[in-house]
Amino acid sequence: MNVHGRRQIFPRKPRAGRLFLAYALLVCFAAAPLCAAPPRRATIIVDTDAGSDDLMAIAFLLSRPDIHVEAITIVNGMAHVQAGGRNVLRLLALAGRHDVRVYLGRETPLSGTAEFPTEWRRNSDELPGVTLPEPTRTIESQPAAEFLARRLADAAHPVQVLTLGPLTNLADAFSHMPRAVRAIRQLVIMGGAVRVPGNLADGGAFKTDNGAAEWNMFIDPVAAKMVFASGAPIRLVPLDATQRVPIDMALLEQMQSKGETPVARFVAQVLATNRDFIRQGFYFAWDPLAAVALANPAVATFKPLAIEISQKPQELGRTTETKGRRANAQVGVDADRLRFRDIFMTALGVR
Ligand code: AGV
Ligand code: CA
Repeated sequence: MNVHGRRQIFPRKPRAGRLFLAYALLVCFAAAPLCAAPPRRATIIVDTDAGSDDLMAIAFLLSRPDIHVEAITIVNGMAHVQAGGRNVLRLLALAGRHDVRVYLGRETPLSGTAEFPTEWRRNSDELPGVTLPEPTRTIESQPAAEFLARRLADAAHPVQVLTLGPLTNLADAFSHMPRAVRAIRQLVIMGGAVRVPGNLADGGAFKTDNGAAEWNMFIDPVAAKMVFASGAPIRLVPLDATQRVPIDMALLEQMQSKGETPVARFVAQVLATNRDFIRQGFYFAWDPLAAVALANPAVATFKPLAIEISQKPQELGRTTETKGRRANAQVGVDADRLRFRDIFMTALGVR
């Protein structure tokens, strides 16, 4: 009944409302880009030892519109932390990203005194053959482990973490604040060699009988053990996956001839400085594959496995697959070389 005491047989208002709704929907479909909510971006923190391929991985992530790099922490490894931090700031300046904070970690592993070969460290510090602008901001005064401990305990703001070097900073953070795993939606780690040999003897720069360990896990095995025992949801990108993705001369040449953005030109320069290794088939997409696996997990095949970090002297840092225990990581056992290339090149604007 309406106010006039008559039953309203043709309810005008509701129909007008429905018409309006239909009209609004029509407009919305026609102008979908305006009405649709902005695409959700994945927030990530990168922990890196600033080797040259680390910088390529970061260049890729900075080029992806669906990824928001919130902060970068520098771990002792390929570069020394001061020089590595400065190089990362220079890359951020090149990419026009003046908002990304950079934090430095400690200068030594939590355990032992292992180091990458001196020449690799010098090349990582000095980046010969690569031109980068001066930094546009300074390093944060807060230490990396302190930043990570506080940030990763903030469960209200989930984040994905990508580690590209030894696990010193993350373990340092966990040891001060065990609940610093709560905000970690996913922890992608480049490191380890599960069903394949290690890489300590690569290039002949380091003499060792340890044929099982991969460099990142070898530099700080105690830190690695802590991280694998932390309960964080780990996605591991070991040599099993990266050895499927060698970087070849064709990729270098394509990057050189078709790379147009400043960041793509930078990647071409980094690849050119590694030309000899690339030609000999010794240069793999280690850290770039881990970055691509974070953005597009389908680039690799993952299996849930229980991984332990060996502390035995003859195989120190080995990632051992333990049968009969609960899986603590999704482990990349294979990777798709062509898919990697497509995703990596597309992000850098090279087709
Ligand atoms: O073991 C892989 C790690 C990655 O994080 N690094 C390179 C990547 O930054 C060490 C490494 C192993 N073999 C190498 C390495 C080689 N032949 N040249 C330079 N670095
Ligand atoms: Ca690295």
